[in-house]
Amino acid sequence: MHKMQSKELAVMAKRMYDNVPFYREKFKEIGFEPGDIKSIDQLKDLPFTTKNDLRDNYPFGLFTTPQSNIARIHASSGTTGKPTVVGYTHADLEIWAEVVARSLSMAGIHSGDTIQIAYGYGPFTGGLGLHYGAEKIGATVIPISVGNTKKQLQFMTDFNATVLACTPSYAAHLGESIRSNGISEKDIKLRIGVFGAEPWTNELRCQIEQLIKIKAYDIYGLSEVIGPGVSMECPCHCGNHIFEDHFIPEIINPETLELLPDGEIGELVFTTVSKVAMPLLRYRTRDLTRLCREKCDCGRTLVRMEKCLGRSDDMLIIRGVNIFPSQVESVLMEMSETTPHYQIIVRRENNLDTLEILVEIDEKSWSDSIRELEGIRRRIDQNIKSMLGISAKIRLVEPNSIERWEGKAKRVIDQRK
Ligand code: DLL
Repeated sequence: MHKMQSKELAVMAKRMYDNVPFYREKFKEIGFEPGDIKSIDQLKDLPFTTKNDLRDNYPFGLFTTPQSNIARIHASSGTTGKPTVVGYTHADLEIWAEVVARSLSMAGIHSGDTIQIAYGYGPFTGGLGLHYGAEKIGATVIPISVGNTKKQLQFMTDFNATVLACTPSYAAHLGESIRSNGISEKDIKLRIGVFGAEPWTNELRCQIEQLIKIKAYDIYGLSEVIGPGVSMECPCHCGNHIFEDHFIPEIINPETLELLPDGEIGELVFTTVSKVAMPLLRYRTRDLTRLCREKCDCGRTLVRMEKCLGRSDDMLIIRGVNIFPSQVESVLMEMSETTPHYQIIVRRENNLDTLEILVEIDEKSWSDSIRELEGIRRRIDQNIKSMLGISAKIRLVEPNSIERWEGKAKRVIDQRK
């Protein structure tokens, strides 16, 4: 692996130097000629690429090849400013289909399965990314895209879907809708879920697995690197295996940019060594996780990344304490009275940050008795305080009152901004 990565890195660096002025400048700044790169061990001395660099070179400034060689363009719509554009040659699309095919196989999905793809089709990489990987393993594909929950349920039952691919928050919503529409368990043939595109906790996994009676697997990826299929969970559920023959991971301290040793939490950085149209050198993902290189019980030796804690941009600093929405989720999803839907609201009142958490209570625990509800609220209050180290205002809300999301959920409202 080391030998192969080193060889590919050298080829990739030369390609960047010869074709992309942005990278040529960066190499020159540190006095590197592409011929100097002989080993992957030199990666740590090379410059980073950030999302802003992609925006500054909008739309095609980081492409190493003319538009006539580009087979497809995807883009992610940032909340502000220009979208982030990514391009693929035919060879890149082949790599993408290959890593998604590997991902699906890793979860035990095979040619006999019928995969309902409820990720969005379009510039977002979820739909088409899963699509070509699913076709590659010979499965039957239902390209339903996101939304229209009634139709999702109809297709799922009538077409005997055995695999559901969507965001975990939408999976939770579909699971509830199966129940609320009175669909009988015997009409649902689902056995596996392929969920990703947003952070989710193991506690939410348990809730979804109970709701839909499936095994849920985590798929990770980002459009800049390729899309879904950068890493995938195996049946051991102890981190996602990264397809490091294509995507080389590093973990850095996001403040000092120093490389961190395996096992330490920091920002995940990827270098793509095989992609042609838009290779990336040390791309800062902003995702926080850690790496483990020990051989997995499944037998794979591919390096693993722990479930993402969240994005450094999602971290909330409340009265000086760092908080990730995933910490709140893990407390709430451990409780039997809650649904998988919640909302975090941050405000500044009299110069003090306040945290309010809206917790949706499920049908069976929703009660007219103030004593019962207050008991639940108090328990959540204590658990949140011991997890976060600060107190939050806990507001219980009735079943089905929190907005459902079809794509990536927006669970935090920060009114300080
Ligand atoms: O979300 C690609 C994707 C589609 C992955 C379908 C998995 C399934 P972007 O829209 O560019 O691409 O967003 C990438 O989403 O940097 C993470 O912050 C987050 N993300 C993606 N997968 C996971 C995951 C797609 N499994 C950004 N767990 C990434 C946690 C995830 N966060």
